[in-house]
Amino acid sequence: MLSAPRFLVYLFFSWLWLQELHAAISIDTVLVDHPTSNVPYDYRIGTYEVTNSQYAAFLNAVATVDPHGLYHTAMASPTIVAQGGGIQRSGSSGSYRYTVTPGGGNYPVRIVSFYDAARFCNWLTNGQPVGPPDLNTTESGMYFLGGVSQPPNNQVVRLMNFNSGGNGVALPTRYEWYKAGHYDPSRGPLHQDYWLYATQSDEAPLAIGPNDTFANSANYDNGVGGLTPVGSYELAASYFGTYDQSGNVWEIFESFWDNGSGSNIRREGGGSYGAAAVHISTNYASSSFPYQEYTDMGFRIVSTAPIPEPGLAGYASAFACMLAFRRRRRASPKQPALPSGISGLES
Ligand SMILES: [Ca+2]
Ligand SMILES: [Ca+2]
Repeated sequence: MLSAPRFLVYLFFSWLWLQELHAAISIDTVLVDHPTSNVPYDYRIGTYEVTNSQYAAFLNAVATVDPHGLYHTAMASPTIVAQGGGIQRSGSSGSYRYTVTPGGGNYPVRIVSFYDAARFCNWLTNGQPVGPPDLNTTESGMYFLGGVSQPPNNQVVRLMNFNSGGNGVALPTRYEWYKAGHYDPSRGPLHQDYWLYATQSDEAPLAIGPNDTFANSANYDNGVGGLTPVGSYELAASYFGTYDQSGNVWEIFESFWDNGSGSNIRREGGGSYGAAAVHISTNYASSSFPYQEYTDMGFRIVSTAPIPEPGLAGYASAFACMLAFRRRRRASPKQPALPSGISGLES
């Protein structure tokens, strides 16, 4: 039988352990270097669009209650499920749980707004914490939302500037996004170093399904008729190694569309599975209000550091804490447990 203090310490370690389990997502990123005038700093960007699996982990961590609508019931609509997969919610408010529908884990998440995506970035910036939406989880970090579901668009700006050493995870500016998908320093100034399409080509990609033959192919123009799992066009990477920046789902930018109406609109780029060639090229960016959600719009993230492997460091840390505690307990059963447990946390 554990004494009360030891029971509390065990509870704490159990909580820590659950934290790590909840925090178990990694997001592949690639380095985008070769500073340019528009993006004069190195950064990382998601190799792929954010997936249902990654977004479901986010929901399970922060949306047992969901006052800001991070989840949309249409994510589990028969149409969405039939087109590859979505996210199912079970339980009731206060104990919501989220699961990816069968086979849907690697499809890009969709039916998410700029506000949803910004909260996802905050959660990653804050280290994937578990808890209801508050300033430590979704409401601050990279963007200050402050518990308001839809704060004025022009007040939601990046809190940390990558160009002056700020760290964290954000939505890409349009310059960051286009550079990651279309820039190639080997092209030379004649072409301004940018490919028209994010498949390292100035010719429109073949609008066909995933294949291992044609590097210049993409999911657009209804060549498939729906989404494909991220990275399916495995030969069609950009110069920096990103996939699906041309096609699959439109991707939300951080950038405003300054159309003179008070910066109340955000932009998105890259087209989708149903978009025409011009829409997946550098010649086009779409726009929407920050609360709008579409079945063909998702996002990818940018960051200043790799997004951690699935909690391996965290697992090791939690294990170390538990082992340290157990060793101390065996060596000196009467030693006060709480101070040793606390010091163990710092290892
Ligand atoms: Ca939403
Ligand atoms: Ca895309």
